[in-house]
Amino acid sequence: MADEYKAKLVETKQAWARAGRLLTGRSGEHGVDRLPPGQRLVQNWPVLDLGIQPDIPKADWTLTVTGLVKTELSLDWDAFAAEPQVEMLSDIHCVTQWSRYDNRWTGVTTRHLAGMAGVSETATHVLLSSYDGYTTNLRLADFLDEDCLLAHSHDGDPITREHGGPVRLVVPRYYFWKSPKWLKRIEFASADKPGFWEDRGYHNVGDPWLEQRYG
Ligand SMILES: Nc1nc2c(c(=O)[nH]1)N[C@H]1C(S)=C(S)[C@@H](COP(=O)(O)O)O[C@H]1N2
Ligand SMILES: [Mo]
Repeated sequence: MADEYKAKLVETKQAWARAGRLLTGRSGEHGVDRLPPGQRLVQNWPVLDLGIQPDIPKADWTLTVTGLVKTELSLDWDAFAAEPQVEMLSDIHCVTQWSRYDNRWTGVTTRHLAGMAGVSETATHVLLSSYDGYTTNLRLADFLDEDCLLAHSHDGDPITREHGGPVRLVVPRYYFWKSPKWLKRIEFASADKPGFWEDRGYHNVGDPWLEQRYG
């Protein structure tokens, strides 16, 4: 079991290294900075949310996977923790202009979860809802990028309540508002639907390399 787990971690690290090579193409190799335009690097980890930080003990947490799937899922903590776990290293870019490098996340990949549910070919978007009422939207392909995961740990420790524990989504290639904390529900849909910030003037896609902050 332990060997299997290790093999999976190694596989993921290799996958990340391949993806990282592409990303770091932006950092150094081609003389382009690792820091997206308009960002500044921080060493701390700021907390940003709507001001409600729901307290969801693992025993009360459930993740619903619904919409255009062959099998709807309702995963409690034990079911989630029993799925293959991976570790990924990625940078955070917040639209409020801070970036934080080398965050080590542990959890279940979005690809694995999508495979469990069997996403229909008609799905084009993913609508995400959280325990604080927050929502956000992603294009299906972006949600399925190989560096995306449903994370329960950061740098080896359980994600704290303020940072979205027990489980948050991590979508490293987009501004961090696309990474919902206290994740509750994932809906695969055939139409896009703007979420909380997208409804309030944030960009619908939110690519930091293109500085898609507002509008
Ligand atoms: N559920 C939920 N997720 C959320 C938010 C929120 O208010 N509620 N804020 C988003 C925004 S705007 C940012 S920048 C990041 C901040 O994550 P952090 O507090 O762990 O740094 O969470 C994102 N995910
Ligand atoms: Mo943000």
